[in-house]
Amino acid sequence: MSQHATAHVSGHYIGGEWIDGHGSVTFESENPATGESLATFRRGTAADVDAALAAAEDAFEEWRSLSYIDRAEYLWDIYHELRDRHAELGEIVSRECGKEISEGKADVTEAWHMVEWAAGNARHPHGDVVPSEVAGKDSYMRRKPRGVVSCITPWNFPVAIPFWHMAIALVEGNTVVWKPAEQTPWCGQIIAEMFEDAGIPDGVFNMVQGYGDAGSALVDDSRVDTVLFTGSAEVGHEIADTVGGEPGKLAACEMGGKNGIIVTEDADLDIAVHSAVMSSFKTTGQRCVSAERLIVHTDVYDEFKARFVEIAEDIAVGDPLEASTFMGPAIEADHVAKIRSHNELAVEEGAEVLVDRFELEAAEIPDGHAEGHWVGPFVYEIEYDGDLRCLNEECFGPHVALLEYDGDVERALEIHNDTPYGLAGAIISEDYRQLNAFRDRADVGLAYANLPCIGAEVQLPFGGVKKSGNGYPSAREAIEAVTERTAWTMNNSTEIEMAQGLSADI
Ligand code: UN1
Repeated sequence: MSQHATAHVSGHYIGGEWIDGHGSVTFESENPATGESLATFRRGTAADVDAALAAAEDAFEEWRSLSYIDRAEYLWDIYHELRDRHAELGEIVSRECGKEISEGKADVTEAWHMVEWAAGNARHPHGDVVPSEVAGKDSYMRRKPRGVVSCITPWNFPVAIPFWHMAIALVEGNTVVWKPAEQTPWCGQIIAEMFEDAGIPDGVFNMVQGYGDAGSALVDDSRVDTVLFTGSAEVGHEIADTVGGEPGKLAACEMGGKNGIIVTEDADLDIAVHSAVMSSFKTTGQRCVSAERLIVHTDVYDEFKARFVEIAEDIAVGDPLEASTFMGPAIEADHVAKIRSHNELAVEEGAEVLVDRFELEAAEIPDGHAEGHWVGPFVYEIEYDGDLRCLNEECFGPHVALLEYDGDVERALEIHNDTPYGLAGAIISEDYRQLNAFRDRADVGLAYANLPCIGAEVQLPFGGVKKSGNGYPSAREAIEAVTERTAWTMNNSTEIEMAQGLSADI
């Protein structure tokens, strides 16, 4: 029977065993809505990562020699478990990372969607048949696994994002060492139990709990062939730099954003306000695709502002387990401090504050939740200036700027693209020319029209441009990061005939 997070101290899953590992330090999973401890975990060390990488390396040859379909069968077991335990796991996600309950459940749903995509892909044709100049010669593009894949995942999608990385890496024949986020070790533990219950061969999947030091060990080690990372820009850039200096190693990193929504002069304002509210405040602004810049045409600015502010003033912040809640808490006390400093920076830089619910009223805090990490919406308007730090630095919270523009879509795009990031963005417009201009020229990996800029589906590539990423650690593009391609050419005749008219005479 699997273990569940209880009063005891939970360890790491390495080589098919639950082990305490080399470190004596423990850490707590904390419910951000109440401040209570949910469970205690061992903090992994570089020696634990070393053991996990050794197990992954040992397991690789046997795992790669299974068929795609046999490998996918293990994932299908997990798919069923994710579905069967949807309500229970969704609640655990909400309790451990503070997302309101429909988001907790959507996180689990997104995980099984990715498992379905990756495992289903095992029965699809792979590779290409490529013609040759020479009759009797065939070429095929074949893929083979790269080897050991490190997966480092964030707390805000503690079930979905690990499966973005791991389902694909495993079905493609790699072995995996995964470090869950230190804020969501309980979700990490449950996922590891699922792999154990699915009977995946020892060492194919390994999980080490811990912090950045364990993460660094997972990046630096020469046995690692690919690093898949989703998380902050700061860490992602360090990983990309380290890995870039090691020939043969790859990193696909998806980082944050300073995402914007353009509302044009002819926009449907119901859609515009709805999209802006969803994008700015869902997940308490703690999605890497959350919007922090609303770029609104002067003709509709006042009406948009009035409607957006009215909702922001009123939106329900509270207990994530209550269905009526729209926003749960911030993830941790340090993050509340970070959001505060972004709000203060905006004021220092000249923001006109329109909504300041950063400090919630005592009456807004649910009973028994006084120790939660509460923050509410902070909305400001400011005259656009590309040098303002508040318009360029990601807050990762319910902190959003309204920017008024006058002119055509080119002007809106100029403002939209003027950040170091390029993850997600949206345009709200009824004019197909403006929509197409955004599609073609917005500097983003994920572009939306008449929709929020959150809520991507797993079958789309997920990643950004500029400071937001150097790869797509999800869906089809992740396959590129965890496989090598071989151009396989075979002669079916009894003669050797060369291409390009090259003489084969000897
Ligand atoms: C993230 O923002 O960290 O597109 C991931 C979305 C989700 C994934 C978000 N499917 O909003």
